[in-house]
Amino acid sequence: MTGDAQAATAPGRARQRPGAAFLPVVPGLPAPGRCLVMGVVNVTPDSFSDGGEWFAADAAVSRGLELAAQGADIIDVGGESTRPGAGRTSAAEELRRVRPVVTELAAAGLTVSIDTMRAAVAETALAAGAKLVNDVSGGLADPSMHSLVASAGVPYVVMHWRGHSSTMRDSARYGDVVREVCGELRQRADAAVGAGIDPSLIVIDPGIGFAKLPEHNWALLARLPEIARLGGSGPPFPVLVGASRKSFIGRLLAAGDGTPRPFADSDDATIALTALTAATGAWCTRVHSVAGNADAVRVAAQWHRAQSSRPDGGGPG
Ligand code: PMM
Repeated sequence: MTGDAQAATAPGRARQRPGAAFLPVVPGLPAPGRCLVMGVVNVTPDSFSDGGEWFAADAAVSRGLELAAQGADIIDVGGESTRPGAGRTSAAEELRRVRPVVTELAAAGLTVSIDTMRAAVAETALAAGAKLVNDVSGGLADPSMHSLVASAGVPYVVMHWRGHSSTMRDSARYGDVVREVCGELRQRADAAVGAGIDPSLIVIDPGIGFAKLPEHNWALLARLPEIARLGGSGPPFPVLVGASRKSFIGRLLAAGDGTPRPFADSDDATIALTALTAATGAWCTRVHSVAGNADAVRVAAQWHRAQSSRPDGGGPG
């Protein structure tokens, strides 16, 4: 990698916890020595996989507490649906949805992430106790986002994104998807560092399902170590993977007549993906159903330790 992000971050991102040699540590967030589990609370009437279920604030708070009790390290609260084809939610409505939920979950001592593309929403959520900004647009949707995050000094998820949900299907065109996603993510990471965000606080995310066809998603999931280095040879960024209940899993598991598996029935496959991606270096998995994924990240960490202690240092064969 040649950009500012790589140059500026190498020492910070080289810091690792004993026993988790392949996992970067993000200041201010849990570091249990394994892949983290981020439980999703969508406070929306229309999200892709759980729309409407947790729309009322009290239901959303209960759900967040339940996911934490099941083993989520971080609770990701979002108030705007990003399902393919979705229109935008107004900032006022997004704020109305997320503010009470973030406030209550943070007051209960949970590590809360705010899933938003808007600086104003992020600012309010941080004031209400959120500790992480999860921006699926990587700063492209709101030009004020990077400066807000820089001044707040909090961790920031930069996801690969090619436009709002209403148009993203048209942008799912790639020659070499891994190379292009790495290049575009590098530009966003460089822009974030250029705006003053501490490089050690940047988490990258390949944006599974965002302007991606199933074959693009699978290629990205299979090459996480390359993505962590954004295609270069420098130290890895922490990588967040959000594959849970996305339609490419439903299509893989389609019935004989081609009917895709419903979202809620793809949780076992999500757990399998969590095990595989955690074993190959994912820093965090973002999931709707926590218990099985919390088991999977522990299995993956133990698997990795056993591989590392092999006399030949691990690897195939
Ligand atoms: N996916 C969704 C929403 N937020 N955030 C990150 N960092 N990565 C993702 O893949 C991601 C996200 C959409 O999924 P949902 O509506 O089913 O929660």
